[in-house]
Amino acid sequence: MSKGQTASPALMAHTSRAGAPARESAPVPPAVPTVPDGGRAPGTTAATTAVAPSASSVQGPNRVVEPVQMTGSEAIVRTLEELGVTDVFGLPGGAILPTYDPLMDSTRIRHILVRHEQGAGHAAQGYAMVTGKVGVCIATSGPGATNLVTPIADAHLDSVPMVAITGQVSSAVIGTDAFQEADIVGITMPITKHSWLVTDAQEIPRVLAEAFHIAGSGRPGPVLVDISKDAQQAAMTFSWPPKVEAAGYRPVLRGHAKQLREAARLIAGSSRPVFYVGGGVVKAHAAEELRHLAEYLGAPVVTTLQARGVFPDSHDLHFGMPGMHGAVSAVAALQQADLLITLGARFDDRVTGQLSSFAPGAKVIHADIDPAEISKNRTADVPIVGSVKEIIPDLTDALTAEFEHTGRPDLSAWLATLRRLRQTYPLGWTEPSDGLVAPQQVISRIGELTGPEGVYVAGVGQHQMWSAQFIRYERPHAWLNSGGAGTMGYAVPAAMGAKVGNPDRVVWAIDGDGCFQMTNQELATCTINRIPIKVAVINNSSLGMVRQWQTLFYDGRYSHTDLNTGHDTARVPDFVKLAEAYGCAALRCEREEDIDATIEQALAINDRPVVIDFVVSPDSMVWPMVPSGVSNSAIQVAQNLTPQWEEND
Ligand SMILES: Cc1ncc(C[n+]2csc(CCOP(=O)(O)OP(=O)(O)O)c2C)c(N)n1
Ligand SMILES: [Mg+2]
Repeated sequence: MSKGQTASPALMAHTSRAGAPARESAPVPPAVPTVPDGGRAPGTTAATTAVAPSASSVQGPNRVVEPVQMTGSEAIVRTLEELGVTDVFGLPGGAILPTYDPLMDSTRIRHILVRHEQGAGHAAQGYAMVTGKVGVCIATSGPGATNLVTPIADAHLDSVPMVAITGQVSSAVIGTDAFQEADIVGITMPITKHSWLVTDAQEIPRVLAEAFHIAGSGRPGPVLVDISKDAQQAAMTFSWPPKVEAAGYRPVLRGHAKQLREAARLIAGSSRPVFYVGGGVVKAHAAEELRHLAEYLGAPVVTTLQARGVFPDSHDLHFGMPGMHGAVSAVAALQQADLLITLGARFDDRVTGQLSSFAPGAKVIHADIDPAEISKNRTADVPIVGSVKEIIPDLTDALTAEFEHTGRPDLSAWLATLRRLRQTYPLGWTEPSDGLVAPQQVISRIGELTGPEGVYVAGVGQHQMWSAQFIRYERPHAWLNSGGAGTMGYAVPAAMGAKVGNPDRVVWAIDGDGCFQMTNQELATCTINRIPIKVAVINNSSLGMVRQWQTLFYDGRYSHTDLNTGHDTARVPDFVKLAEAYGCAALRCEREEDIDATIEQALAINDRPVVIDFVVSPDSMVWPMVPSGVSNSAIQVAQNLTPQWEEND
């Protein structure tokens, strides 16, 4: 996958020491007189004497620190402090050990010791998703670093701002297959927005500041900073702020005025426009701007899996989630549109289905901060590069000007068609015939009893789709999931990170029995660090989503999808005993009449994590569904049941 926000090839130098490209300097605040630090340990503030008098592109408090001697590892900690980092997730080992020593003294940074580095990565993602800040994870070299590969890939596909700091073997032995050596820069090159191998301690503050800048700006993404052990141990002179230089990296924020006018012209001339809204609108914090524009135009809105909540589910103009398991009204809105107003979305194959028959009659306006997304899958008639935070209000203004000449388009027939579809084909489920609880009911009750202020984090599989479908999202940053990568094991650690970032919110991990077995060790982290998340294991005793495909496409031959965790099985593991072993409150619910009471009980426990083993039917399936590789118009609302389209649908 190519991404336009990846820093220029000139910046992809593997070491920060050799071959540094020519760089422009960012403005640096003038130095102000200060008391010399005297080499105090990071975490103390003696060297911080004044607020920088001019704006800098370095994030954080922007204090000025006069030159002071310290080690590279002290500089890592001190840099994170100056960048305003308050929470990091990690696990030490030999190559990062020098940095863990001063980390112990930091009073500004809370380090949360995970049980597996994958947990640190997903926790950093969850933290970033709810706070909008850059999440940070730390690991040692070799296997510690490679354990971060999955969350880095996940953050790359879902555009999550994250900085991963890894220790590397000493520079003298790099390339010798030294103990715990892995070329993590090379391994993660295609799945990071940018990366560095730092072997010179003096480079640490600048590189970390640039890493945060690149991770958090433009199209957000994961950035890796691999720091050799000798660079951590070497002496260096620390000062703050550093010159942040990122040659060739200048994300465009404002959309081009001519393109905006052209977009307004297309909208004014359309009779079936639809806002196709993606996760970019969440990342840009542009929910308010979107609502204003949607209401101003009075056009239908669909929100992708990554955008759930950015436009309220309760809004009359909202027609649901499109895609493989989308609502009929949302899928039809895209298929039958004459204009897609695409905002921060990327025509993912899970949304388009068969690309050649996707939205066949629609012209396309495509606004995205990453130029590489535009016309990647579907040709845009009007491309607009920029941040939707700027583009949406600018488009609203352009529309106002356009409507003065043309008048407003009449969208009433279009809205009536979509309202009829929304009413005729609401999301729902059939009760299981095996007498077990319907998983959809459990999930909708969790949403109803917790409410829209909660944060909901899903694993990957059927339970993820039901969580996207049956919880009503009314605000952005309330719904977290691994959409692009589909990483089983995301939920528990991401919920942990979300709870650290938003301690006052109720945070639910809604997980599958399969996913839960991939990362539940982070329950130990949650218990020990008093991070009271709530985990609902939707226990259908199987790799349910794969099983669903076996039901539909492999004649019900259930090859290796039975997990034996549920009803009438050996229950290995017993999730209640497992949760108790981790110091959690543990509940089990097997009957419909106990669902509410069990959820209420979990909501009342806030001094430790809670795990509920919801034993549900293995036969429940996710509907609607567009079978892969066919047109979205072949959507099925239940097995072999397609909607009745009317002539003008
Ligand atoms: C790491 C990883 N391995 C395999 C898959 C393929 N996969 C997608 S969904 C799924 C089943 C998930 O099972 P479970 O967590 O029990 O969720 P359910 O579908 O039953 O709700 C599998 C194996 C994946 N997405 N991620
Ligand atoms: Mg399952």
